[in-house]
Amino acid sequence: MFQRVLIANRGEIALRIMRACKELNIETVCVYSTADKDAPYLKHADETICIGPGPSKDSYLNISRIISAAELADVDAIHPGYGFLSERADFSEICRECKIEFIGPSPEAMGKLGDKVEAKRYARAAKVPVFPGSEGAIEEVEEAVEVAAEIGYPVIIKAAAGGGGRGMRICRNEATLRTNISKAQQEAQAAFGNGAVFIEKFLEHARHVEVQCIGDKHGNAIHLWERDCSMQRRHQKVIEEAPGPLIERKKIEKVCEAAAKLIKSADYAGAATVEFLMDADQNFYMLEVNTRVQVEHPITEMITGVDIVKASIQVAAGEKLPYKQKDIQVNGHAIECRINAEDHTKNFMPSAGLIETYEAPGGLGVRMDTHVCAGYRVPPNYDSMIGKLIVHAETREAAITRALRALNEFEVGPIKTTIPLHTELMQNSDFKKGGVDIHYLERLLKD
Ligand code: MV4
Repeated sequence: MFQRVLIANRGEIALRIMRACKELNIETVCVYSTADKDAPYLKHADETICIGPGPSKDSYLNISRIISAAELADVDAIHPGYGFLSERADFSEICRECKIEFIGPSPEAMGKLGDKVEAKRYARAAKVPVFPGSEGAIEEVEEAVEVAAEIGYPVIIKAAAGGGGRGMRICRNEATLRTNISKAQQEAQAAFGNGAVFIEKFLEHARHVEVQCIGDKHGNAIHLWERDCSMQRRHQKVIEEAPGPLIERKKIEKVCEAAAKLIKSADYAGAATVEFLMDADQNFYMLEVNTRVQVEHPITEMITGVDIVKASIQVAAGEKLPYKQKDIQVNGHAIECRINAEDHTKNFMPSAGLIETYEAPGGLGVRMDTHVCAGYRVPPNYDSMIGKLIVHAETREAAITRALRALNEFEVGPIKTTIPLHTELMQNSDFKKGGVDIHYLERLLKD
């Protein structure tokens, strides 16, 4: 096992990783920017190193500064968390060249599953359902027109290197498709340095269902069942839950097994999430593979009892997965409310600044993953998520009741947070029924 790990991240996930390291008896080195220099979570690290000023490109995204810190602190491994450098194959490769273990997939595995065209090839081979569409990248317009005629409109153009909604164009007829292909290629080249695009059938109404997987370096891979993340706004998830409500277990079980097989076929070691859209008839279509630990991993931890962050460190250190598929049982229902420092009544305007009042909820089945407390100043430089309220109960109904109870205990001020939005959503009759689609929240916020 590692002796010392550097955490190349900030905020709640940096703290989450430090906690996992502590339980594994690993020393932690946490890097920080000057915007985070007074942050209380840093006191949980054995050592801290300033890597630069507030802007991410000069600190949390700066590979040479992070590698210098890792060399200076003499760590065995780097955990990237989510966002920042977590999905950068070049960073994983540089870590390897520097003989520092990257806690996450190899650059090869990231190359196979991080590229959406490549991931679809592996998916087809592993019998993971995908949308009908082009086999690989589109070379010329006529090819796209031919495929679209076969699968029918509407179709969507996506960038192989895109993700999280970036670089997508919906085309409802041949004329639009013709004008959009070259635009999409140019845009993708400028935005991602990779001009490869592909097309597939566009699904209008769908739910976002994703499967948590984890693989080791000995050819083992398992799944930890699914999460529903349909409650989202502008590709930012707002509420996630596990298991997915109203999903036929026989159907999702096959999808989960195929997802684990996909990870295994890419020789993938670490945590991965295979994202799907699910249509009204509960057909699944893979979207992409996230090659990192995700924000919403705790709900899966609550229903399975698996510490995903700890397991990701263990497999990076070369240990065998501490679980077999048959050990993984689903217990109850978990819901995560993402708490952002934003005013949802003012178009989700960020609300940075000093937190004077902070009273966290507690009690049975309530987990808070956060780095903030009274006296913490939310810096304006980064993502506005300040924490996650995670509740676990025997049933979905009981979990919603518990979430509402916890939200009512929760007090943060004077900065604005999304707590009132969550209080509203936990009482929303459509959410309570289960099965809202990916457009639900934006529609709700419009009226
Ligand atoms: C789609 C789609 C409909 N049909 N692909 C958006 C983010 C990226 N992960 C994939 N996305 C979508 N791909 C086909 N073939 C609709 C979306 C989409 C979406 C997906 C998941 C969660 C929220 C979404 C919001 C708008 C569009």
